[in-house]
Amino acid sequence: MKRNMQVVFINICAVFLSIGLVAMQPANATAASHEGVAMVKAIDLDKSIVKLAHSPIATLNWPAMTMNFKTKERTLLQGIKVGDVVTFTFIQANGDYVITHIQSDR
Ligand SMILES: [Cu+2]
Repeated sequence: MKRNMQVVFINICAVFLSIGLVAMQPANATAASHEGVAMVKAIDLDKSIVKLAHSPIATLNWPAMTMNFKTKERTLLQGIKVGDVVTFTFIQANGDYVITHIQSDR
């Protein structure tokens, strides 16, 4: 009898653990977006990559730096030129920083 109670208790724990893991899913799946201002240093249209010298990004605790960003769609880079000052929005996805919106301030 005592053993049965133990099994029931363990099963209840397993159920709560499962609920907890499921409840955590949406928070992990929702990517926070960040905004920045930058100078365009290079554009690789074939790879949909843009190199930006960006100002500090407070939401990520990032200092100013020059780095590559992927773009969600190649068409986002249409009309963007090296030397442009841009305002951009990006998310973190699969270990990459992916621009979802970019606009030249010209
Ligand atoms: Cu950076």
